[in-house]
Amino acid sequence: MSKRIVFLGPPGAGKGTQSQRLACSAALLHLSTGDLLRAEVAAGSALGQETKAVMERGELVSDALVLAIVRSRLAGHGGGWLLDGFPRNLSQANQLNGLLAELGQPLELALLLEVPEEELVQRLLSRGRSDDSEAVIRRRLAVYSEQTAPLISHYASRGLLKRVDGLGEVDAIAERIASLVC
Ligand code: B4P
Repeated sequence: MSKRIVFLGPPGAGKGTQSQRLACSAALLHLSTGDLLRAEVAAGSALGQETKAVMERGELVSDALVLAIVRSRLAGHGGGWLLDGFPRNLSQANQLNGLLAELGQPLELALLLEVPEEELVQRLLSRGRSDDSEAVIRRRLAVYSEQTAPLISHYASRGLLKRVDGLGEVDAIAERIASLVC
């Protein structure tokens, strides 16, 4: 069974929803960079204020900040883990590779959740988070195509990529994922 996993997919594909299930059933550490950044914002720190403005525009937060968060959680963690929403661009992927080499914890699997764009927009509009207005959603989808989608060929060329159909009932998708991970 794969124990060191990256979850890839566009905003609203269900990375958070499916990561929580898999982390729980397989006893993996679930690290959502989106959740960790929202916690910074909620704490109201100077860093949180800066992060809030970036997230509300639908842009990506700085690589240095996100990497520092991931490093602090993975260093010293001996078991398996699941990264949800990280890496988001090639620079983050390269820095993650370096960090994992340093920690002696190589990545085993990159799971790509695939969902058509109009379904993504509908899901995010009904979720209704503060960064889920239609204009911001469209911006996040554009940022995904420009910056995150290149990770698909990056992980495919390393033989680590598996694709999952992200359309359908949450339980059915969880079963598809379980069959790929085990
Ligand atoms: P994230 O928190 O990662 O959120 P997301 O990509 O929008 O959503 P996700 O794919 O997890 O979908 P979810 O399960 O919630 O990022 C938010 C922001 O944080 C980014 O825009 C960026 O600014 C910043 N950020 C995060 N990581 C970063 C990084 N590494 N570098 C820089 N910046 C970073 O599902 C969406 C909705 O669909 C939910 O309402 C859910 O209930 C529903 N849903 C799920 N599965 C469904 C299904 N099968 N059918 C119908 N609905 C479903």
